[in-house]
Amino acid sequence: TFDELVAAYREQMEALLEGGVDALLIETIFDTLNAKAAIFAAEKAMEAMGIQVPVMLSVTVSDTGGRTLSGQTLEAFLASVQHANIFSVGLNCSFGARQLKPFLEQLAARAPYYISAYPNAGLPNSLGQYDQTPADMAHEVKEYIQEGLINIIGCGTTDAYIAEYPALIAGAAPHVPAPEPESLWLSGLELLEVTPEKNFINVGERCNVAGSRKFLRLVNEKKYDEALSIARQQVEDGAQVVDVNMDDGLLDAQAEMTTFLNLIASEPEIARVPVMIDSSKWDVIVAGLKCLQGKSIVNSISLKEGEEVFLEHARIIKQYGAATVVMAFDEKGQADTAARKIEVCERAYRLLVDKVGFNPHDIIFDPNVLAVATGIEEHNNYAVEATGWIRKNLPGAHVSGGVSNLSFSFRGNNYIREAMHAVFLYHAIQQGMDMGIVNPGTSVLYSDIPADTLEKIEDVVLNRRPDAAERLIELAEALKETMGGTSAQAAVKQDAWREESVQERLKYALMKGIGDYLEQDLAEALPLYDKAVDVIEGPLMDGMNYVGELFGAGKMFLPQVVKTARTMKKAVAILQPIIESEKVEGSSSAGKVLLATVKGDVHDIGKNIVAVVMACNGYDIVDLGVMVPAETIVQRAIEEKVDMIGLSGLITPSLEEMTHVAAELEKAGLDIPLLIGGATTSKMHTALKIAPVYHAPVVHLKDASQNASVASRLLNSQMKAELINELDAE
Ligand code: THG
Repeated sequence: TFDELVAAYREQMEALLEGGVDALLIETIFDTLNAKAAIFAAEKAMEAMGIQVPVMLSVTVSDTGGRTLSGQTLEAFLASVQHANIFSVGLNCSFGARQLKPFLEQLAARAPYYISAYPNAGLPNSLGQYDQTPADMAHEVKEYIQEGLINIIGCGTTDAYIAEYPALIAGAAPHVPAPEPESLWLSGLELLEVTPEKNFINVGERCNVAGSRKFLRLVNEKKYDEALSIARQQVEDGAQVVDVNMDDGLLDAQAEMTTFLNLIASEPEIARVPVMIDSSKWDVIVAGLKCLQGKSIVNSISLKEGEEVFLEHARIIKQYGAATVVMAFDEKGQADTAARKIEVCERAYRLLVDKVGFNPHDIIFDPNVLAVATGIEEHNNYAVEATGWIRKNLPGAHVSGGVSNLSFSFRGNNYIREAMHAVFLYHAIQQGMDMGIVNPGTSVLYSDIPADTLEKIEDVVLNRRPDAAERLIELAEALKETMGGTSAQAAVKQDAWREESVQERLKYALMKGIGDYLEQDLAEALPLYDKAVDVIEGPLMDGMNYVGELFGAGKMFLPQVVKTARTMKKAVAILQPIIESEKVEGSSSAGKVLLATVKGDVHDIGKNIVAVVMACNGYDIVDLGVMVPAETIVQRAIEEKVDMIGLSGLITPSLEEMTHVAAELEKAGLDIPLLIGGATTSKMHTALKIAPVYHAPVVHLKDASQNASVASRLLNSQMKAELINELDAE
């Protein structure tokens, strides 16, 4: 958890500061929430020790699309850490100098800090060694220096490479950091930059237990999958930020906020956009801030409990690196007239900017959009008036509001409601409102509203005549009779991909990680195949392979692949009972397979897929999980009497660990075939390093699709002998 990470980092950082370090370098950043915890800890540690040192950040990109392991783009990352007092930002590890260059350029173009880099000497070869010579690498690094991309340079390989650099640096001009941004930066997995030119930011309102009966029911029933679909729909409908509100008397809002935001984090289609944490409870807001790697928005704080609490909350929000909505409330209550709204917002602005040092671009005023045509005069449209003033007089600050509040008194008549929202936004945006909490699914456009209806709505929204409310109510009644009170967009739109063949649909569902239609699509696919397991090996594996291709080509990033793997798992779970029932009576297991990700490595997506595929082929799987020491593998292999062992690993050091495991198997006198797989593994390494230390067959597998056939050959004595001959010859 965020708090555990902060505590662990802080302890280490205090020790480092006590030891006299000159800077703190948070490096190999692969997840920004983790990095934010480190930054948070650095601030606490420096404060506690009374020592200030520069904080340096270094990111590692893990795919050719230039994202972090948890899926953020570098631009989005910069938004996430914008709050911190940073000396330099850069890249390390990942690829070699040449492949890093485009990503370094991205950072250098936007980051208002010094730029650092310490690449590797290219990617390690199949034996885990570096082919690039110091001179080759210096040639590539020279470009960084000549093009003024960097201020700080190193190498992640050995000192022989660094020895080349002094000659390159002599007389070269350093990088000039980018200017401080003049706009609001928000982020999810991607950056959302709110500039005056970008006319209006839609915040989706429906993940709100108080604003959607459906969402409340789903959360109550813990149907999180469906609750997530609401968020996904909001984003599909054009929400650029998702508002999340769990404030309900009967819910544990803090726990629900944490659960839901953690679930969103593994839904790339949703996590793409920033989150607005909507709660009137401070603890819920803080719980939300601890879950989000992006730069989010707190909704909201206000002066209603006085300056002291306001300032304290603002400081904490700044420490967590979020923007904030400030409601036009003060000790006297809700600001209703235009003059009061202006008074409260101006006071809050001065406190935030002058006392807290809040970035003015991170302040979003909500001048209270109230329900109109209620008969309460103060609720008339003073928010629009205040908006114009705020935008002119409080530089940098933004204006937002809950738009659907406006039309509460026309509940039951969605057409009138949506038309009122369109009219309100048309005028408020002209005044400078640049953000709004809305239902992005709305389909009524200002320009489509018939003239007579428009006139009546504008009379209400712009407060143009005393009988405006009555006239609109009359019209609403009349419309209700003709339209039956339905929304303009009555028909639920059917996605185009649902029209495709069942194979294509399954492939699409895997690619996008959509589990919603699996039951029906699998039911439709089953009669087309001999056996249920053929559905897995046919369309589902096709889908997985396609995902693999896209990932390899940098067209998908890891969280999307994880989601795909989960969807595969769900599909397999649906098919499992059918596969069981199709097993020939009395037939025993095809064999028993032990799987483990080796010690020092935590990667297991590939291993899990192998487990699923092999289980579907009738093998019993003993999955020891990740970080498994050699002794455990040997011991469990003996205890479980397994027929073969599969070792998995993604990082380079795992290659050596696999050799170690093989040697231990040999020492234990075992004769169990060994399967090797994972990103850095190769035929070459397996043949040259692992196979020689173990007399039993050692087979390298390129991907999960090969496992079942290799396994069946290993279990048949004649075919096994053939396989061994093939491998030896090769
Ligand atoms: N300012 C700020 N935050 C806010 C608000 C605001 N957050 C909450 C709210 N106001 C904005 N969100 C909504 C969400 C839904 C509706 C209105 C405002 C809404 N819902 C339908 C209704 O109540 O009729 C729900 C119908 C259904 O259950 O399907 O209108 O002002 N900072």
